[in-house]
Amino acid sequence: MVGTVISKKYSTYSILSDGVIYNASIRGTLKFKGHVYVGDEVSFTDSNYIIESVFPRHSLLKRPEISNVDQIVLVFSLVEPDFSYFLAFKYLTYANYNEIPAVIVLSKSDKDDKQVGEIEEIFNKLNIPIYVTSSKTSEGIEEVKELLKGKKSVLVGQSGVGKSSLLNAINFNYDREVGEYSEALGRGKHKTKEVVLLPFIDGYIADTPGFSSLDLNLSKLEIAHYFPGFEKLYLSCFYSNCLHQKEKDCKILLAVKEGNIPSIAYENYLKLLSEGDKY
Ligand SMILES: Nc1nc2c(ncn2[C@@H]2O[C@H](COP(=O)(O)OP(=O)(O)O)[C@@H](O)[C@H]2O)c(=O)[nH]1
Ligand SMILES: [Mg+2]
Ligand SMILES: [Zn+2]
Repeated sequence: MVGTVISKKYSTYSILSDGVIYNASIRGTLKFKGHVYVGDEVSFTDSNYIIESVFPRHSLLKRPEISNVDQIVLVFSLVEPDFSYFLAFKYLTYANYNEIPAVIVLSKSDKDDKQVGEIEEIFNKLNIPIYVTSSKTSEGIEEVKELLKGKKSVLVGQSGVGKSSLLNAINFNYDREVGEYSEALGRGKHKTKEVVLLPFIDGYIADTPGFSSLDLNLSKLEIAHYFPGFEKLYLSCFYSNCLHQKEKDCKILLAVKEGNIPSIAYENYLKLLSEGDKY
């Protein structure tokens, strides 16, 4: 049989196949010894449900650990926790590096939407779509559903931003556990424990545990290539290893000067670059 791995607990893999969930393992006769990720398309035996092989993956993310994702939905709350340009640019760099398209969903618009205009202006310039939502008032939920149709998407964001609430607003049958935002921790109390794929109109949406920090583990040069808005432009820089700081004939610096790359993006680039591994 063939199906999609929708979750994994210890060495048990839940596989959705033709509308039925099977609990499979890779133990037993061990025909197959490779790693199996949530998101994988697998074939498994129909007698005792043993995974025999994994179909080729078209993408593989390490954090959160999930395969075959078509798009990354970066969820940021406008407040609690506050929107962070730095984190947004960091996650977008991560998505670019993995060659997976990304969009930004702003949540909790019912609480505070003062910043929305500015955020939209900055990311529209970089061709990153922005969705403004509230799980309380349902603002933007229909648009997000349209975005998710027919694709395998993963929700990524700090804990407490409202990923699980967003899923419940999309379909209350998902019944995702919602964590409280903790003033003291400055984030949600971790509730979602593992990556889970939820079937959605001709596709899947993955809920993931929130993480408070993400180490990119990219070199400075990789950051210089994959930072949002830099992807094609850096190829025209005079030096092929240009880090877009003070180098001669740098097309990124020129774009910043001409206003085609927002200065806040560039400021965050320099900050991210200072965190980059040496190459
Ligand atoms: N006012 C408001 N609160 C929200 C919204 N979305 C989530 N929350 C609250 O934010 C906290 C964290 O939500 P949760 O969905 O567990 O976040 P997750 O950790 O990203 O899955 C909970 O207290 C939610 O009730 C929203 O759109 N508006
Ligand atoms: Mg959650
Ligand atoms: Zn440059």
